[in-house]
Amino acid sequence: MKLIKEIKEQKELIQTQGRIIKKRDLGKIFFLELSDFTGSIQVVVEKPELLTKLQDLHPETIISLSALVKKSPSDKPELHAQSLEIISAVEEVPDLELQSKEIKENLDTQLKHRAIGLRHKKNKAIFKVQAKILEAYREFMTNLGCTEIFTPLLLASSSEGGAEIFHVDYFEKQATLAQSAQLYKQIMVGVFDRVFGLSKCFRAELSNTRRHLTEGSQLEFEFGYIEGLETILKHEEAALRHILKKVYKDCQVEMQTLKAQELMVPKETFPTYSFKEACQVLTEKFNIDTLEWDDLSTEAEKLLCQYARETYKSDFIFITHIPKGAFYAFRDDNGIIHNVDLLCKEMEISSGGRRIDDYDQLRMSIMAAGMDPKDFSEYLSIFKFGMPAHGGFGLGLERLTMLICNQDNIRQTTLFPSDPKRVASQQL
Ligand code: AMO
Repeated sequence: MKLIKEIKEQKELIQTQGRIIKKRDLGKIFFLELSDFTGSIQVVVEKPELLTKLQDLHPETIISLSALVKKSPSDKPELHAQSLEIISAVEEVPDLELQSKEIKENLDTQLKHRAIGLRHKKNKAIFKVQAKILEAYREFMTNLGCTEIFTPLLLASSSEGGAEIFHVDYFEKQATLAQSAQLYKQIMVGVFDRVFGLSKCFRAELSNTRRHLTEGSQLEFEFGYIEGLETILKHEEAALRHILKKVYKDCQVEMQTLKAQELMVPKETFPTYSFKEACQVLTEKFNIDTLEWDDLSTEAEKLLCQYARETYKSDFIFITHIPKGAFYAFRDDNGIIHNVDLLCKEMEISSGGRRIDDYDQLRMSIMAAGMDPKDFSEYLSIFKFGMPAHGGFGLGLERLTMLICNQDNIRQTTLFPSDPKRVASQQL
């Protein structure tokens, strides 16, 4: 059996198999477009006994065939079927149009039929790019000496604090779904110094927006012996530059299919503004009163991205020292929090920062956040047994894919999205 990309002109019959993605019926002759994961090829079917077999079949049918290879009028190899076997017949029209250039159905309809809809060329392009992002991230982090880890998703209590927690029945007891890998990636810094991973995060947030999911994925990173926040910014920026370079080199066809322009990356380092400086920009340039703010609004994030584009020709901007910090965020003697958000194009795509590495401080911070240190005893214990200065970030995979692929809804860049109205793409 030959893969499609291996098919070249030759005298002998070849055997191949694949999926019919287009069928053109000209009466006494059929033209099929046959595809497998390596590409597609035109098949000419003329023999009457083979035409009968294909008569009532729809695209998506799986066939195997033996054929002669000839040159097509456009100078490409073309198959002339000699015998043909139907492996998996499709006898009805799917609920979504898979052959159209653009996806025609609205998002609700697309998600209703997600399993089939993912076969559309545009969707395939999105998830090819996503796979490339992961490949590049893994490559970058491995080269940095980080060890890849998988952290638990079933937890006894919270990992980020706050109320956005899913509780699950766990036999006679209650467990929660991880909001992030936060505590476990910190624990693993005590083991390997440098770690990274892809982790699921579950957020019980009633946010029906185009950038929120209830089940998301984060590119996680945690690094020991940091010199300060700068170390995190440096590695995050380098990781993103590596990802973009690889995607733009290896996914040119997909980027064209998606009509996605490259994100703007400045020659110099990404512009970096403290929260205070960012608020100044918002007030002076956009006339926004930020006096009572401890965090950026969605609109402010958008405006700062616009500012970065106009001022630095950059789709990326770091905002540091944001007053609203997680309970594990490091605070200096002046009470300034050493954290950072990365904004891209129009929204936050990652959060990170230096972490508290002192047992007593962390215990107090947990209590100040209204939580019980007993629920964090395993995590807290590492700070009694030697922990270096450390920090890291969590970068939303679906948001990054959305911005690279020029999609306007995060559900389009999630295979089976969950949100307040659906679970794994199925409406509740
Ligand atoms: P945070 O909660 O800001 O930080 O999440 C980090 C990044 O994950 C993505 N993200 C989401 N994407 C879609 N839907 C959601 N509901 C959602 N929530 C988060 C975003 C966001 O920027 N532990 C820290 C990270 C760290 O400090 O290392 C954390 O989880 O892109």
